[in-house]
Amino acid sequence: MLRTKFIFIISALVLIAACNKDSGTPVVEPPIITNINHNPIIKHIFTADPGALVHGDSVYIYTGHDEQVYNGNGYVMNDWHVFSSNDLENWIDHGAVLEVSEFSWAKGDAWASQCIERDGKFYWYICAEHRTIAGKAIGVAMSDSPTGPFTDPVGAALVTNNMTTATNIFWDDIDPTVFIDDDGQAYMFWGNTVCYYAKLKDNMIELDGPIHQVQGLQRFTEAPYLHKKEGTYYLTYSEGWPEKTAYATADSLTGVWEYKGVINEAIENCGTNHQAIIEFENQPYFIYHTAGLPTGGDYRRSVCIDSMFYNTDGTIQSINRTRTGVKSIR
Ligand code: FUB
Repeated sequence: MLRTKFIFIISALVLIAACNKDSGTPVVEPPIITNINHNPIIKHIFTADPGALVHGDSVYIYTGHDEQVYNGNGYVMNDWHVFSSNDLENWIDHGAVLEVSEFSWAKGDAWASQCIERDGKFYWYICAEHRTIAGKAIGVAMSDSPTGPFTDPVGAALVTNNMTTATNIFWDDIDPTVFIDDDGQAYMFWGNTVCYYAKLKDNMIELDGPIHQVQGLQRFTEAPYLHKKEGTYYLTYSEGWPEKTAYATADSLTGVWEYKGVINEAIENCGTNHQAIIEFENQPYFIYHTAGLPTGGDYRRSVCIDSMFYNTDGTIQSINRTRTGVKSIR
C-alpha cells in the first residue's frame, strides 16, 4: 500500500515536472509502467508474441497487440508496440511504434515479429496478411533507433505465400526470427507447420539465395527463435497444440538440428506460446506470453518474463513460470 502511494506520488511529480518544461507547455513523456505485481509485465493493454533485443544498458521488447473484445473470437491485431527497461522491473511504454498501415503491401494481422540491430540500424521483421498474394507474408521496417520511427525501406514483402510450397496452408510464412552469425552472415527462420530458413543479404532487407526447410525438429508448429551460447546454436519453437516450447541445438545454423525436448509447458487458457530468449547482465531470460490478465484468453494475451537457467551440459532447464517474475536487477 505504502509502495503504491509512493509510486503515485513519483508519477505525479514526473507529470508536473513535464508540464513545467518549456514555459508550461505539457510535454508528452512515455509513461513508466511500474511493475508492482510483476508478471504479466504489461498490464494496461494485451500484448503477445514477444521479440527481444539487448541494446546498450536496456532490454527492448517488441510485441504484438491483442485488441479482441472479451469472449470475441479470432485475432484482432493492428500494430506492434515497444517496451524498454534497464532494470527489468520498470518498463517504459514507447507506444504503437509500428502499424500494419506502414506496409503498403499488407492489409492486416500484425502477427509475430522480431527486431535486431546491425551497424547502428534496427531491422524489425514482421508478418502480416498480404494485400494481393493470398496468405501471410514477411516484411521488414528499419530505423536509426530501437524505438523508431520505423519505415518500410522495400515497399514489398520479403517472403510471400507463393514462395513456399512445402504446405498448402496460407499462414506458413509467419513468425520471423533473424540471427547474425559470427562471420556476419544473417539468417532468417520462420514458419508454421514447416520451419523455413534463408540467408539475408548484408543490407538485411533482401533474401540472399533459396529458401530451405529446417530438418530435425519434432512437431514444429510455429514461433522459431534463435540464440547462441558457448558455441552452440539453440532453436526454440512452439511444439504441438496446445503449444509447448521445445528446442533443438546444432553446431551451425544450417544444422544438423538435434531435438532436445520441451522447456515450457502449455499455458492455461491459451493455445499459443511464443518465446524470446536474451542474456542481460550475465543472466538468461525467457520472455513469453500467457493469458494471465483478468479477462485474458487466446486472443487477449500478456507478455511475461522469467529467469532461464542452463545445466552444466548446456541443456536448458524447464522454465519455472512465476507470478512474481523478475525483480529489479539494479
Ligand atoms: O499472434 C498471432 C500468432 O499467434 C503468432 O504469429 C503466433 O506465433 C501465435 O502466437
